[in-house]
Amino acid sequence: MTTFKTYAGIETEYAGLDKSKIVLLPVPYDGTSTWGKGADKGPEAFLHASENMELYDIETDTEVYKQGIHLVDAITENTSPEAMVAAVHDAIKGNILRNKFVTMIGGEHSVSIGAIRAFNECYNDLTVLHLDAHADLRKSYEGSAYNHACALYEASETTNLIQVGIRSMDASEKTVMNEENVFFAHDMATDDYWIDNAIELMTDNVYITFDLDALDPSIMPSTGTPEPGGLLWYETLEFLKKVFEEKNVVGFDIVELCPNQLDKSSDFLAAKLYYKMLSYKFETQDAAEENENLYGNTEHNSIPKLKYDQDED
Ligand SMILES: [Mn+2]
Repeated sequence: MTTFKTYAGIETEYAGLDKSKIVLLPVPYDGTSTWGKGADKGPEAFLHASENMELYDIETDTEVYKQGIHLVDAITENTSPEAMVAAVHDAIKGNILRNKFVTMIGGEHSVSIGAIRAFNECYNDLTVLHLDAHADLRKSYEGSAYNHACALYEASETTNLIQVGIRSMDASEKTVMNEENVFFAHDMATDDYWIDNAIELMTDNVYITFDLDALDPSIMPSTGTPEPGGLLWYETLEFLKKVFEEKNVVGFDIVELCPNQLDKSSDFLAAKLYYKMLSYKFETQDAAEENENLYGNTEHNSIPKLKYDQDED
């Protein structure tokens, strides 16, 4: 992977670890995907597109990069799926404990296993909001529990898992799936209330794992296993904005970007989606005030929710 000096080419004063509120972890891993190999190229394409994106967000009237976004060295561990999951877990957990808002760009969906495990260890009553065309609930697949088809199995056992946009699964996954927490794409198409109904099922602490194939292939063709009938841009943003407004989103990942020479728009969509999510997260926080906090007060809106702090309260 090409080395990028900073995220989106932002000035180094906004990119250092100490002063950044946000950390971005690239995981260019594609060890187990069954079709459309190329998610290992996702982070690089995402970072290239981010450099060509304008950093003022019209909708929120903010420049969220001024909160500080630190680009961590990519995790390149790929000796085994287990080793990759452990490396992601350690990197994510270390940055949560540094009181950073931790984000990740994949890579195939198995990169989320270690991230979700780390967030679940650090936050009480975690909801995992899973946007995807696929259920990803297999206990193991092709001999591994760390296959991308198993990405959410552990979360289904250990967290409040809410699945949105699902339109492809194996019959065997029905035994694991909690259908009351699943928003199938064919139902969402005719349900005006799915956004509110999904938010109602969430606990306060929410981790978002966003498989780009949740989106319709007409706007997101560069993914390994496209499925018709996905989410469109503005309904996705409406949903995410509401989640960020009403819940304590503790971190998120975006996975399964499989760049394609003929389609640059998907790379730009992923870049914009990431930046939109950050803009929603920090929309209400005044940049100047927050900069003061960066130097003196280390208060961060996610700290009081950390399990480790509760005994001291
Ligand atoms: Mn998927």
